[in-house]
Amino acid sequence: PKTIYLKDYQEPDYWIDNTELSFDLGEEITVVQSKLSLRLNENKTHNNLPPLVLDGTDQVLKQVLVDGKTIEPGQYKLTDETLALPVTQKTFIVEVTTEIKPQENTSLEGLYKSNGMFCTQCEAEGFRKITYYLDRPDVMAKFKTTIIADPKQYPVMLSNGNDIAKGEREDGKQWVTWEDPFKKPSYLFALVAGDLSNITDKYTTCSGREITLKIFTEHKNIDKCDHAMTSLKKSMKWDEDVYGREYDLDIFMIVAVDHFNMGAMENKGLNIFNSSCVLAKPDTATDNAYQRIEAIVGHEYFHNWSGNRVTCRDWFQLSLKEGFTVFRDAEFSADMNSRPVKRIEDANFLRTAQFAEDAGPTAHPIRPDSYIEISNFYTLTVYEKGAEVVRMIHNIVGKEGFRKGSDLYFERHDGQAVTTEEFVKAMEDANQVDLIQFRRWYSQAGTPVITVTDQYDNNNQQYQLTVKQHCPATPGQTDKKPFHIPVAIGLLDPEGHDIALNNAGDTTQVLDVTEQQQTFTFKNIAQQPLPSLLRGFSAPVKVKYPYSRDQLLFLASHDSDGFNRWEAGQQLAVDILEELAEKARKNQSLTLDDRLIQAYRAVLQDEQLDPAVAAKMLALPSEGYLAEQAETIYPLAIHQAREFAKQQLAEALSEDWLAVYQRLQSDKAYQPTAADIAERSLKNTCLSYLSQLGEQQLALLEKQYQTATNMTDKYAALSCLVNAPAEPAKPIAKTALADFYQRWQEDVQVMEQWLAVQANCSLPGAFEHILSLQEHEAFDITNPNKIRSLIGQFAMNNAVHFHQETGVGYKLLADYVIKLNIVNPQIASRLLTPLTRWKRYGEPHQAQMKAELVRIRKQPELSKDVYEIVEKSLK
Ligand code: HT7
Ligand code: ZN
Repeated sequence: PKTIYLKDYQEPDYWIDNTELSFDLGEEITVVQSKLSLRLNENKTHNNLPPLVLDGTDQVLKQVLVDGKTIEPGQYKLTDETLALPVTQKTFIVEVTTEIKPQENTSLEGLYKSNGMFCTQCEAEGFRKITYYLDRPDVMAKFKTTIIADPKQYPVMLSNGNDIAKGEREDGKQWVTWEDPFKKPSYLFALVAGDLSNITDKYTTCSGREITLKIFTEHKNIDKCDHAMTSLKKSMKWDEDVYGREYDLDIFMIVAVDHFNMGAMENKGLNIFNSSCVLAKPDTATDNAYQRIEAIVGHEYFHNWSGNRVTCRDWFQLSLKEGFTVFRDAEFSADMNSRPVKRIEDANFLRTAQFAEDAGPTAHPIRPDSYIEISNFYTLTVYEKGAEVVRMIHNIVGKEGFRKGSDLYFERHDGQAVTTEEFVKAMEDANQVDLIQFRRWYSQAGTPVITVTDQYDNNNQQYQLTVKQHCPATPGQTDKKPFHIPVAIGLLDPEGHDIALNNAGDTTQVLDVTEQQQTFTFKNIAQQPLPSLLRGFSAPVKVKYPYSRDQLLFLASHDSDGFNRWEAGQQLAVDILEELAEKARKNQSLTLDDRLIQAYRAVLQDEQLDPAVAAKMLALPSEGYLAEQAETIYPLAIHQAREFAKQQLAEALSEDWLAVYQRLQSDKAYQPTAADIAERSLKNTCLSYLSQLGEQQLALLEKQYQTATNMTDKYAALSCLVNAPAEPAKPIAKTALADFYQRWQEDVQVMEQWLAVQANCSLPGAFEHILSLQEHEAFDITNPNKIRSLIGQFAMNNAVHFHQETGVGYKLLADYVIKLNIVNPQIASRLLTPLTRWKRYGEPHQAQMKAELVRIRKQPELSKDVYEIVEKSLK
């Protein structure tokens, strides 16, 4: 397969101004007709008129006309991926007729069927599976789309923009025409046809325009759309208030589909969502699902400006729209819920999963230099690290400066396809700042490490912090130049109070770290302070400072920065768990450092603390995070250490867990408000520790399982039962799982949860049970959500079984990669991720993981998606 390079980017030879499409949807064959108005790109120098080379795959070409004249097969050149046509005029019309079979399309890219409904997914390069086209984001056209179908099966027929005409044909088929007045690239095209219900609402924009809002779903799910609608209206208002961005069409539609490769898609005016990211009601969806839906509805809506009105010039610029939009949705969620908790969750996720990507064989900058398959670059680096880079710009120019910069960016580039350079330039120009060195965040991969040392001079009352930065080598990048790293810090006096750092009394200061090594001096510091470093996780870096456990305990109870208080507790736990894991590996006896118990007790007994933050502070670092911290990963020792600590904390603080659990009992009707979510989260954290306490607390779990009136509490109890180590819990867990299945077997979203809770079970015997679930009717290899719930959860979150020493866990994953390589290459290549990290593991894991990668590489007909990841991993 061919590698595509950013340095080779060239504008297209032709532009498309207008695209007219017609789809005659059939059960066997779907006929697609396109009429494209083309124009020579005069920006480029041409000797003669170059041939028009359209992208296209997986379709049967039936007819080609240029300016109304048939082009015979001998006159065009057709390959598996392109159609090249001769050109004789600077402007001309091309009409192409093709046939496709959406019902056989299991890749879920292009036009496909989900539960009898036609739907599309065109980003990044799916449009070329629908018709021959210049399928690249810098070619922007106005689209007019006619859909023709049998009205009995497909009474609802949707596309982008506004519906402008409809009618019936003589053969009884119905047709509808949609027109989108905004120019757009092909990846934002969408079509949906099916027998769907909808809920409708209205939104009046800041300028007084009335927008119709509709959410479409299968009839049985119509009672699950209200939360998404509320989230949509909140998003529309937030984008007006915070960014001054108003919605532009008269209608905004969301459609829920069960078969979807990712979370959702921002097609212009017609967002298509994975059902699991839109459908919710209290008795079937957890708080997590409610919050995820709000965030994703926001994310896709915000793309209307950051992605659609201003789009990407090429796919190397993906972070232009994704990094910026993730930053926007994170701020939206922070404003709607708890800001500190959102920051903790995001930083925790980044440090667990993106840092691991940065340290692995597929590490790449947020603006990659090359790719084989662009679908492989919808990564945590492009999305989450990309958002952190935007956040750093926000912090450098300040809230108002950022708004000035984004206003300028949208004003300058509305209707254009641009690069990350234009984004940074707008921020610079609006604020008269210099982001020259900062741009390295776009081109250099890897996670920088800052090593901080300090010195206090009592005589001069001066305190110095010396910061060194280093970024480890990543594939293809051995020598990195220093980054511009904004490091927010505070200094605590011996009583735990913040020290004023300037005459204005500021207690947090941002150090602009720009060199390999730099020293910062603080004057008038009366006593040796303790530094609080990287407050609010001000940059996506690792920090090394030799804190003692006592200092961490001190910061965990005194730091005025909420993020760093949590972080100090985490670091304390990491330090203790690392020592325990080392001992576990050497089969030595384990004892838990009492300081961790003290830290937890202080949180449990602090009734003033926001329960949402308390729940986060009472969560031990995940096995994934501990693995990310380790030089060489021994997953079984990590698991053993963490289970031991959990057990000890449960026992040592049993009365506190119970007291808080009981204090938080409530019979309020379910509401997904931030306050209620926080209380449920703390209550269920307590329950999970209580579930470690042998037989004594089983009745509590069983009672919560049986009496819960919302899915959050029910699922928490189920999960605790399934993972409770006490022998008598086993039959109760089995009964609960059977009861849960009985009650919810018709509900797809709940069944995903049911599979996931079992896939995550780390108790002995769970692996055999997971294997048996592959045969269960609730599982379905053609549905990505089911794959993610069972196989993905198993490989990502169940280290003790995935990494079992016989290697059968790795084999199970590799078997799925091989099967899905044919069925759905995008899902196959994503599923591979855990195996790609093989070099970081100790033996026997390393050799076994590698052997499975080699087995995958030997398969005939590897998709580009899987090939690229396997090849890079084995280099
Ligand atoms: N922009 C969307 C990306 C997306 C996607 C990419 C590849 C394959 C399938 C896909 N579905 C959606 C989602 C987003 O970031 O908003
Ligand atoms: Zn996005």
